[in-house]
Amino acid sequence: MERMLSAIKPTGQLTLGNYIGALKNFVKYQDDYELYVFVANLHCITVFQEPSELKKNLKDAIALYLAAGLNPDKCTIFLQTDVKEHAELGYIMACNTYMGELNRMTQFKEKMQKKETALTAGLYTYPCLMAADILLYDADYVPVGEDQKQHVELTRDIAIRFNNRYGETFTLPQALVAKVGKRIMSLNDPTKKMSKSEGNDKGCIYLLDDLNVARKKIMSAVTDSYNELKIDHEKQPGLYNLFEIYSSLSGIDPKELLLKHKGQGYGEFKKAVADCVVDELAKLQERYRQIVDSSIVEDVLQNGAQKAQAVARKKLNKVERKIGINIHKRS
Ligand code: ATP
Ligand code: LTN
Repeated sequence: MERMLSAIKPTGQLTLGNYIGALKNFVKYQDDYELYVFVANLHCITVFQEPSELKKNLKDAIALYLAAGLNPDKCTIFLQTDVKEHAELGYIMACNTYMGELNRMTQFKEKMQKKETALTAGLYTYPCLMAADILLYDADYVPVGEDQKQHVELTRDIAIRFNNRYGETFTLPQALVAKVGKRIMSLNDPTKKMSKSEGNDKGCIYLLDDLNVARKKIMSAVTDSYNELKIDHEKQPGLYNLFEIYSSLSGIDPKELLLKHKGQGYGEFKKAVADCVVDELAKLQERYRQIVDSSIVEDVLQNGAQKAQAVARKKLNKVERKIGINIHKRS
């Protein structure tokens, strides 16, 4: 079975973008791949997080993984810091990555251009840690939203360089970007990604939002003045985004949805989208509530860490041997 790995970094509450672009796909993939999914808590702290909030977000993320349908009998679910090998390989990867490569990473470049202050060294080198996350497990595929594709490509470049320098060590990973829902946009600015770290609460539906609040956010989503339902990314980006959300959640092709709602006003269409979103959130939240205060989360993490660590340790031993930093006889 081919291997697949992915992660989410809960720097806040998980969003509908994370659900559609990542979580929902993970659930599908667990039947066909040997799947490793983790919560990237080391990646979270590249930007300051209030400790008690971070703790809650991490636990919620695991509970939401499970509520969304990830099954610990089918896949390995763990917390990044429970497998210390990530941090060590991350450092080794940083020693095999050029600053020129990191300077080209769009996410970092955008932050530089916005003249954000207090950009940490951790944020700058974070693609190296992400490369380690992926290469430790010899993942063949990495399902991610579009914004992360460049990081997976960098991982591949680092792996090729390492294999050339030290001999065959890592499997070359490939990013998997879903066709529909790869980039869910903000509801009040459809030119921007729906994001939990932009502080734009009106444009962003959180998976644990009150259902009425979620409905209101859809109902007040920015559209356009054409007043005609169409799927036109260029001219009607707000509407396009609503079609993406609706289609990803219902599993119905956008064109079919257009036929179904043809002739309706925007208000009526938005109501149908809101019903669909609220329905999905209600089911998810119900399962989340059953999980979050039980011992399930702890049990899942303990088992997951054990399984993941066995794989990661073996790979890291090999890496240490290859680069010559380990002088012990036993490993
Ligand atoms: P932020 O929301 O803070 O900008 P992020 O979404 O990039 O951060 P993660 O929470 O780690 O960071 O994202 C987890 C996965 O969800 C990634 O594969 C990412 O591409 C995907 N994802 C996040 N937001 C969206 C979105 N709006 N549309 C589609 N996929 C998304
Ligand atoms: N960088 C990703 C989260 C992430 C990840 C990974 C995704 C960390 N390690 C490994 C896939 C594979 C993000 O910010 N969304």
